[in-house]
Amino acid sequence: MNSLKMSFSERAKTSSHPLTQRLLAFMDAKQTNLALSADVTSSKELLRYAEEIGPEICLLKTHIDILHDFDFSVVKRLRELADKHQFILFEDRKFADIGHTVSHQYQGGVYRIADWAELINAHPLPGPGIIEGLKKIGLLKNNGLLLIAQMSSKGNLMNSEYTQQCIAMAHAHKDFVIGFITQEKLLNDPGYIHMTPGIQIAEGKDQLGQQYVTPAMAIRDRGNDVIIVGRGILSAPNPVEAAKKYKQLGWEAFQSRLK
Ligand code: 5BU
Repeated sequence: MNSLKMSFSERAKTSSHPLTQRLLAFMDAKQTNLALSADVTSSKELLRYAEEIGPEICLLKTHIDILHDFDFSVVKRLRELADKHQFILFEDRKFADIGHTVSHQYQGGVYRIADWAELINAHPLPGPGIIEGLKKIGLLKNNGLLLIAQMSSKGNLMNSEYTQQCIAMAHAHKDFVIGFITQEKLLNDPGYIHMTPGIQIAEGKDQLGQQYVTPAMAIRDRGNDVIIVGRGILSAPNPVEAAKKYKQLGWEAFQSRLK
């Protein structure tokens, strides 16, 4: 069956990964395929957005290392808000080193990412060892991994051969890799989730190479599942209203592809 035509709850049944099942269930129940990229530098702001925008999203993406006032109580509170509003926590750490190093970066240090972020991502560039290093820590906790198969930024080096190798690496670790960061749907397996950044209401770009497409282009035309939106929401005059708008546009685009 064409996975583009399946509801998220139908797709949940095709995966044995508890995180995939939980994410797809949230998406279906809350009728949202919106992820907030909460790229802010104060923990107060981060927690405020999680509380206020939490009801609109299926997933909250952090760059925890850009907080100027991080301490572990912030992620504890974030976890409570994720459970209260039913969204997944995704730390956009973009691991990119050998397995041994990433296992430490994931588990330890100041941020102890594995303890609170059920979802992380990694560049497949170093080879399968990076997945093995992360999986060693994450699998026991029922955490999951997204492989970065394509990027939104202009001039990035990920050609189609790279993307294909990334897919092959995902297949070899289906117990831990739950999907991809990508600009387009990569394969028809309904168990993989395709998440896409570089989204705004109108097509465009920023001053530093970011390139934007619209929610409809990302979800309806290119077959992605989740839109990841940062400044489109955070820089709007009213971020909560903007989040509601993106939620609506993302969901309409998803509905239109079911027809
Ligand atoms: P924006 O404000 O909507 O442009 O933020 C996009 C976010 O997604 C930001 O946190 C980036 O680090 C992240 N991102 C991206 O923009 N493009 C990519 O290809 C990947 C991540 Br991978």
